Amino acid sequence: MQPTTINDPCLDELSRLGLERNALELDICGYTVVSDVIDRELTARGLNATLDTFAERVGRRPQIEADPHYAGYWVSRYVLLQDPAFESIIVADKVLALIDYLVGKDCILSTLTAHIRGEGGGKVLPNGYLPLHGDDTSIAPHPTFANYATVNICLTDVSEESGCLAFVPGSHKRLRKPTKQESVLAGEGANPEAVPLVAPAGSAIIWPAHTWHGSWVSDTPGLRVTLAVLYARPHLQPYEMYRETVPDEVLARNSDRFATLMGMDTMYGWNDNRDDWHRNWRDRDRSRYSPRIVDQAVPAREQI
Ligand SMILES: O=C(O)CCC(=O)C(=O)O
Repeated sequence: MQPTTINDPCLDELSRLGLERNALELDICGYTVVSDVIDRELTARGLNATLDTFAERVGRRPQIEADPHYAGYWVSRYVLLQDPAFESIIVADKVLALIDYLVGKDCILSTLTAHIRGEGGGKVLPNGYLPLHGDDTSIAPHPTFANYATVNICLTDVSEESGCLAFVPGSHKRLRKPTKQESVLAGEGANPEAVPLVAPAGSAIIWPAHTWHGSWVSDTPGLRVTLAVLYARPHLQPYEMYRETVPDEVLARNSDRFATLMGMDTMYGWNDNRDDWHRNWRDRDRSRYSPRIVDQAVPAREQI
């Protein structure tokens, strides 16, 4: 007699991609790392695009080999629409298989933020370590399931010397953020539970947002560059406004799943339109949702 075969699309995808062990690590340890989630070519494009973003916003292109201007910890938010390479990175199949496992296939993109860590020391940001924290913004106790999942895509090798991530294994099960004392990552009173995680360029470090993590300072002249991607269940408020701003052209050249990540299958966000409030954003004319100019009064007859 053969036992029943249990089928589940999420489980089948994890098996197809050989990610069962990673799913277990997420459950038991609260973090995992997967190599080669993006190939060399996409990694190089992602890195270039990230450096361009900093160049445009900061006024100086970071020099990967050594750049004292980028000492310490730098972030650049809302980068998705800066380059098509980012569009491919957020839908990398191994990443999405584990994201589906953590927060469901209908999740949305909350933020795509670029991080640079350059050489630097000291006790506080921007040059010091990033204290241990959790990425779940909900009040404690957090739910026993994940509402958010974070991914760091490594665009350069992330070694201990370059200021790698620190994790507290099993901390996702504590369902709360670390206290001030528990957040200390280096020096006197450093939390002894924190362990380093290193990963080569092209890999993804993934965790349910409950897991306590931070990063150590870098003592190498070269820059460590990563993309921090936060995926959220669809009822949660995203950090970045893709639903309202993603160009039609970007939606047209990407998959249905990409549109879901942009919030196109959500219904939140009404104005006084009377004929489309019941539709998901995918089926609305988004040009009718351009924001009103805030310092102009709404004429009385326009109010319902
Ligand atoms: O890049 C880092 O050093 C920290 C990343 C982080 O805390 C995050 O992505 O939530």
